[in-house]
Amino acid sequence: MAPQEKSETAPKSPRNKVIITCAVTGAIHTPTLSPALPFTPADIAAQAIAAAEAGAAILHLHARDPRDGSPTGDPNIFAEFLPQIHAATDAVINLTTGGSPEMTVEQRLAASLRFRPEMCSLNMGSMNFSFHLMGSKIKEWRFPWEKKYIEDSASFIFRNTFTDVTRVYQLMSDFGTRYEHECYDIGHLYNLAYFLDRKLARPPLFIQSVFGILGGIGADPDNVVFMRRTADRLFGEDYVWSALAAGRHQMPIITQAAMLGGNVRVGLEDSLFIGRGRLAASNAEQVSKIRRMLEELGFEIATPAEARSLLALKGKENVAI
Ligand code: KMH
Ligand code: ZN
Repeated sequence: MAPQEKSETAPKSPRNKVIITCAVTGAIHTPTLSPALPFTPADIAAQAIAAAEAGAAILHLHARDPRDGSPTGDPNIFAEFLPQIHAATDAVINLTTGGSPEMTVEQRLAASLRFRPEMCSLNMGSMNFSFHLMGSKIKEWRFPWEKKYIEDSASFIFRNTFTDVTRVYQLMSDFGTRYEHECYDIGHLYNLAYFLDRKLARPPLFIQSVFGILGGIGADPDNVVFMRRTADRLFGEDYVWSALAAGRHQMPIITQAAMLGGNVRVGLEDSLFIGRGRLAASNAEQVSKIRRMLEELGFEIATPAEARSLLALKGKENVAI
């Protein structure tokens, strides 16, 4: 073999292991939009465990009211599914602090303060965050709250001021919790750089770039490259990158991110679909799909232990679940 013909066939990447995060239910979609969207504690636990078995190293979790699927920040509801997930899998438990449009910042933080997870989400700026077009084809709603909730998102401001974000760092860092820094636009990377300068954020930063939310950066391949390059310039070796994209953009955009050396997030929080016009049957189905695609491309999937090491997490035994 000539020296220039190296036997390496895998795509070029800073490291060849990809962390799959699965965001199991979120607070955007509503039960009428998909029968697969989990909302009872039993279903959230079962789908989260199946997603971990399929290859998700990190589980991003929200809670919902078991009676009607409406989002809730109530730690007592989280307590109905977190212990099962914690006992059944090694996956990293990552709790939302984004909550839902109807929650105060305090309500959004309550579960993380109680359970002291290895990770929690941290949204890096205030923004419009709208999904008001989502229910336009629905004629009959399963629960009365859903239609208004979706329509009202047109006037929702997702609040994450510098004061709010500082507070999350101050409270959660005491517990050794680290962050999924959700960046919905290029400016959010600069906000994160501000927190890094002030030593509130500490490397290795986990940056979750979010594409395709109405109010944030669009799900265009140019933007994925722009986000990656900007993060490289601001953070150099100090960050681990991941991407998610909303709805039909999910699989193509995260595959592009993996090709650029990133990690990926799937799950019914971000998209209800598995293919064009086809609803996913479960979170695990999306995990299996991206896993299959990545493995075909020559990547390996990171185990929870590898994710913990890459992200410098405190370990499963150090949470209060
Ligand atoms: N639904 C995602 C686009 C959070 O939980 O902190 C945003 C999210 C927010 O995951
Ligand atoms: Zn979330």
